Amino acid sequence: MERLVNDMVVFEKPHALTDVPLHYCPGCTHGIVHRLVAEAIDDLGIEGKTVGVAPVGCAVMAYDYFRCDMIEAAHGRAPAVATGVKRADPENLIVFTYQGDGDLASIGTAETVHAAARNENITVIFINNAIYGMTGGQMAPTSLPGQVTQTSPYGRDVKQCGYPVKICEMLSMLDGPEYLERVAVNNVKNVLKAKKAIRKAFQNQVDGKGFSLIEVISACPTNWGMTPSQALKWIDDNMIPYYPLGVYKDRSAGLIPGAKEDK
Ligand SMILES: Cc1ncc(C[n+]2csc(CCOP(=O)(O)OP(=O)(O)O)c2C)c(N)n1
Repeated sequence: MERLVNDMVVFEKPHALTDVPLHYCPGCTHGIVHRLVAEAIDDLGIEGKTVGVAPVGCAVMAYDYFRCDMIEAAHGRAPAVATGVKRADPENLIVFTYQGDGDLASIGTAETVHAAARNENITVIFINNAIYGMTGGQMAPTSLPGQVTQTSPYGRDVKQCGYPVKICEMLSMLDGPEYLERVAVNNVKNVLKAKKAIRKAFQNQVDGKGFSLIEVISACPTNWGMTPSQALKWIDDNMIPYYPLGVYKDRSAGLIPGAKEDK
């Protein structure tokens, strides 16, 4: 077949992603976030020194997708594993975790809080899709009040199940962490902001600044019982109002929330 003379590449796959096809459901946003992480690794030229830690959850097979060393952690334990790896060779390794909300904000809450409080020099990518995805859509600590899930068929009842855990707000009250930002990947503008935040979270680690966590508001159309486009709209209409996007802490930029002394 004749090739066009002016053919040019306008969109390349990041080098830090392998050619293994992703297993994710149609409309799942894990793939977008994988790409953003890989772009950050490429941009910073850290592929050969990066180690990822992925626990169980839909991203359990991330070791096939990233072209860097990967370790699989037990459910919720990624920050502890990442701490060990980073402390073994702090000058040379760049270590990130990639965790779901069931993982990071439920079984792994203590790991998350204490890694942040210790200001471990690691990068945490936190996928908040308001549900336990891999196991079939059960209610997660992040499921919205009234949200219908497999285990809350009449909607999450806060009287019985309590309120969702807001990780960025909660961690921002700790002295430890360097950088906390909540982003979303439901439209182009938000994806570009997410890309910038994820890159910064890796840059902070390269610069030795400490614990950076990016919470990514993500879609799970399969378990939400929606089409991919309905799921992206549901994020705008329901998730972002409950989980406002933005920077919750940036110590180096002087953004440190918390109670101020009365003058
Ligand atoms: C100790 C332990 N408890 C429970 C499970 C079962 N389990 C596997 S994945 C998962 C939920 C994952 O949900 P989430 O972390 O939100 O990630 P997602 O699949 O939505 O991306 C659970 C409960 C397990 N594998 N190990």
